[in-house]
Amino acid sequence: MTASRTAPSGTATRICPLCEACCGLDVTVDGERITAVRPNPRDVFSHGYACPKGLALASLDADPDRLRTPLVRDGGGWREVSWHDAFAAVDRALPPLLAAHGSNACAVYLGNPYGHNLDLQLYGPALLSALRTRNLFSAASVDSMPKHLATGLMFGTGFGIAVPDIDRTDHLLVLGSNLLVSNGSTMSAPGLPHRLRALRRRGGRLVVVDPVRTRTAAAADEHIPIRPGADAYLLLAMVAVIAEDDLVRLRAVDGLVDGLDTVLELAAGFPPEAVADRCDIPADVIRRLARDLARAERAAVHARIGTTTQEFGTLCSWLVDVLNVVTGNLDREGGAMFALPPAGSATTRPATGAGWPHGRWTSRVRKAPELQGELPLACLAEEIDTGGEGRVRALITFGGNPARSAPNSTRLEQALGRLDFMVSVDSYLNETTRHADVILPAPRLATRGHFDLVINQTAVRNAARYSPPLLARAPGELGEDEIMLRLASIAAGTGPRPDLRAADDALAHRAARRASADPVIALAAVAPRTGAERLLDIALRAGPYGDRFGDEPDGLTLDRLLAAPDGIDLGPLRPRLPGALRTPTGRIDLAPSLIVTDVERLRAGLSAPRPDLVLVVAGRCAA
Ligand SMILES: Nc1nc2c(c(=O)[nH]1)N[C@H]1C(S)=C(S)[C@@H](COP(=O)(O)OP(=O)(O)OC[C@H]3O[C@@H](n4cnc5c(=O)[nH]c(N)nc54)[C@H](O)[C@@H]3O)O[C@H]1N2
Ligand SMILES: Nc1nc2c(c(=O)[nH]1)N[C@H]1C(S)=C(S)[C@@H](COP(=O)(O)OP(=O)(O)OC[C@H]3O[C@@H](n4cnc5c(=O)[nH]c(N)nc54)[C@H](O)[C@@H]3O)O[C@H]1N2
Ligand code: SF4
Ligand SMILES: [Mo]
Repeated sequence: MTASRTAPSGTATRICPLCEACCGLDVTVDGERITAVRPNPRDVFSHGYACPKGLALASLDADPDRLRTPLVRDGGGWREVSWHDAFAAVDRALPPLLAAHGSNACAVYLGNPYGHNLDLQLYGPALLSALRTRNLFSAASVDSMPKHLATGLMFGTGFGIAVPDIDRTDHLLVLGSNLLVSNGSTMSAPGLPHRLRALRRRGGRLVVVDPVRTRTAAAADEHIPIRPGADAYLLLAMVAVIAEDDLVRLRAVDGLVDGLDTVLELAAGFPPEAVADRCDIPADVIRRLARDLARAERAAVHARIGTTTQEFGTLCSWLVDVLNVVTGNLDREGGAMFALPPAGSATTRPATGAGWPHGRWTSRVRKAPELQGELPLACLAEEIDTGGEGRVRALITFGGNPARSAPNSTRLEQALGRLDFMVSVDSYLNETTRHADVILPAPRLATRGHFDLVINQTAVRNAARYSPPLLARAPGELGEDEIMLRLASIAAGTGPRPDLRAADDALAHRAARRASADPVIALAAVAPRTGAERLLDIALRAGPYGDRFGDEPDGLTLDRLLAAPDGIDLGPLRPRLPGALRTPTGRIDLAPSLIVTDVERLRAGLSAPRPDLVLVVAGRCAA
């Protein structure tokens, strides 16, 4: 559906979709073949940085194991089938199952690639709204969900995440992230080795809190080995020291914060002496860490997966921003700031006043609350293998491997074998997709457009970049936009062959209505585009730099972006408060009740016996 360019020979730019660094690459093609992938030195965001994974995209493209044809289970094996037959197999199984057992009988799992895939992000919602299942799962709940929860409660939207202004800070405190190996997360910052070196060269300080002496810890000015799972104690004690030493100052957010006194009172119950043993960090070191942070000219705290995939993940995520607030570094140059993404986000669209919805339903078996429309992945196995009304009987996965990535994945792997029906949209036959009845292969990367709708929300510098499809799709290759629309039609009971143009038009009309008071003018402005590029153009034009469909003639459009293959730099992060807040009060809630209540669990942990053995969650391996 998306307009494909004819296969050229030569070199074109492409954003790497493999991790949140979003590096710009130069990709050389010879006819249909990718012959070389190099870092793009002209890229306005990554300036020539790339890691070995990105440079291996050519091998990924040529990998003989990558699926190219739909597969249907046939006894114990697999049969290659046409797309027609593959969708027909889904259409035979799914609608009757939904009719008999209701929409919640079909679960959906969105894997990590969903976050990097424009077609899935723009067209996946069509399937999700046709299915209307409450059993939606994703990699977020084994990754960043505690951060989304804390952010949602404090700032009013789960993706209103403050990122370290890494290029201007003087002091960066990192917890639970091996930045030099992972290339960062909930912070899009290509070239972290250079950025961290530059921080130290300008006299700044990098402090890493990690139980393991990782490459990042070894490269830091100071490595604080912490007892795994104790970060919330450390961070709360640091707040206590800052309050005790009278170092609290709010600066940019002065007058915008509710609940400061409550937080300082809570922290007073966790002085360094009380938590030192729990953290395996001497009290005087905790005091010094707090003072160094508070006294630094410009400082930022950043924490990642080592602090989110642990018992007190939400408290850690909350305390990171509490520290950014009480040291006067939130929304301040060199502190922790909010990106202004070119295609917009919840922080740029009009506030609804409703706040951040959460806990609207719970899972069937253990009654875990919904967050951002999802249930925790840890619940999926029990939703399949626990009998009774409302059991999950079917599953659709998009780019993921929960049979390995989920907690207690052995149980999930067994449960997958008990499903009545499963479809996977994926590039590989892996431990998860081998349980599917039908596998629909994702198309080659080079045949899709790429724009980082999600990840731009956590960029450390604002930029707009788009990679148009580089190669035309081969006969028999289907885009994930079309796959989504066909699956949506099947789920809606209208069969596998919808009028694709009408379905695409309907999505564009809805987007135009949301984007503009005059959707007719908005649609005329983006004509004759169709597909993902039309939806992207609408988002860009309505976004914070957009041309407002003609009202701001110098504003951003997809045409302007296509004319700038190395991207358009939109400048360093700028203060965005209170405008970016989406809480019902329009202020920062520093002491959300859900979190304040959870501090009691932390307090109880102080008097509980200290466990003898704690395992460290394994970190990323270098590529
Ligand atoms: N033990 C342990 N578990 C973990 C983690 C850990 O460190 N240790 N990390 C956690 C984290 S941070 C995450 S994000 C999750 C990741 O968990 P998952 O997302 O479940 O797993 P991945 O291995 O990233 O799955 C990638 C799959 O997507 C397919 N794929 C790649 N590109 C595309 C595409 O464009 N379209 C489609 N349709 N498919 C595609 C690939 O073929 C592959 O099968 O795992 C979490 N679980
Ligand atoms: N090479 C490579 N790069 C990747 C990925 C990959 O699979 N391979 N995956 C990508 C994805 S999906 C993500 S989300 C990011 C994740 O990127 P990061 O968040 O940087 O994750 P890790 O590199 O796993 O680093 C987590 C660190 O937390 C530490 N840790 C464990 N427990 C604790 C604790 O209790 N407290 C503290 N303070 N630290 C703890 C671990 O020792 C480890 O060093 O990486 C991305 N980059
Ligand atoms: S750092 Fe991430 S985005 Fe950059 S080349 Fe490597 S995998 Fe791709
Ligand atoms: Mo992740």
